[in-house]
Amino acid sequence: APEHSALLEAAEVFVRQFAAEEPDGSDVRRRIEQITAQVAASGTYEHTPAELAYGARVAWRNSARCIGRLYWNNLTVRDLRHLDHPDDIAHECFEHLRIATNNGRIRPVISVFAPDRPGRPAPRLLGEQLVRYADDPRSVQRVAMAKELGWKGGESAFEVLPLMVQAAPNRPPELYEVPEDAVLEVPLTHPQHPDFARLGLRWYAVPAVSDMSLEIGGITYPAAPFNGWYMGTEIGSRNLGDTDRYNLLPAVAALFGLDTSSERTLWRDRALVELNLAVLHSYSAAGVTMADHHTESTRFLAHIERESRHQRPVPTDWSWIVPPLSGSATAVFHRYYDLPDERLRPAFVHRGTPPR
Ligand code: HEM
Ligand code: NRG
Repeated sequence: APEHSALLEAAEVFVRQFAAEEPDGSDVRRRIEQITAQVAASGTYEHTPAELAYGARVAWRNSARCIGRLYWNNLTVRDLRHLDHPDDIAHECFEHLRIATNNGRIRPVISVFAPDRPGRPAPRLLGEQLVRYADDPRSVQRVAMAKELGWKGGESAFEVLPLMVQAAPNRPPELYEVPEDAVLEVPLTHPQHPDFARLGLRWYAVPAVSDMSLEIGGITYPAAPFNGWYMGTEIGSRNLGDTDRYNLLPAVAALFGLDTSSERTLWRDRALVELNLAVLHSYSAAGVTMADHHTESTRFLAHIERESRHQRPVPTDWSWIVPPLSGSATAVFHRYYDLPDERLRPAFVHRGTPPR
């Protein structure tokens, strides 16, 4: 059927890339014949576990906005494609968090649940990460949705939102409280200022992105949450500092007695540094993996160097890679990069409108 030709083409490109990068002696022609037969019979095909693991790792490697790509080949891939019931998905997402947390020595992990199939769209995770706080302005929509579904929480600061799982697109989501033992959190303190702790700030250890689909060889996996570790600036500059997030620069400036009478005192910049310092200090003190932006920048350039030895370009989005603190003092600022290519696959893509 003509609607199969795009899928077959994407599958063939992927199978050839896999064979070229990870030759395991298997026959590309036979694999493509196998896939062609599966697609003719069912309208879809199934990746082997090795194809899935390779596909997920290369999707990370292809993520133009990610500065953490040096370790793309060290991704733990959990093959959970047999699961499509919301209860099982929630259970395994919590297990994902425990495995990734690893007592603070964070491991990069992806859990891959059932893919979209013809006439059978896959389940979805609602919300951008497995762990998010209800009082984060970024969560307003999800808080409203949870409350509509009967959630009673959201009263105190830094309360973890329940996980919301849809059995299929356009179905009412099921709600699951995230078990406490699945969420490691770090109370924020400052290395010099004892009163900083009184701000009562905290953040979670594991950023687990859950609103992107994993696309491999023409197959879409809408439920495929992944995590690495945090870079300090994500929390210290953006989550806590942005005016439309926790907006804490004025409170930090007050705590440190900064002169806020004029922009030219650079009180915002000083407050940003203190906030970022507190974040890095606190994660170190708690024994939780976290990168600083200088080290992660140097690693990223090492990644580019290593990829060039394999004759592979590193598509990169400068505006996402340069950290939101001291940009020009980091190594990644001072150069141009290979341009991102929207069509590059395997990839993580922001979920659009679901099929049907
Ligand atoms: C984006 C760091 C692991 C895929 C980012 C960003 C940072 C980052 C700082 C920009 C985020 C923002 O500005 O909001 C890291 C670090 C990692 C890591 C330090 C440690 C290992 C991973 C892993 C994956 C991944 C394991 C997937 C398997 C992505 C993707 C984006 C991204 C797809 C873009 C997200 C978007 O478009 O919203 N990463 N990352 N990263 N990362 Fe990583
Ligand atoms: N800025 C977001 C997280 C986005 C992804 N960052 C990572 N990903 N480090 C935030 O919560 O601040 N990762 O997979 O490690």
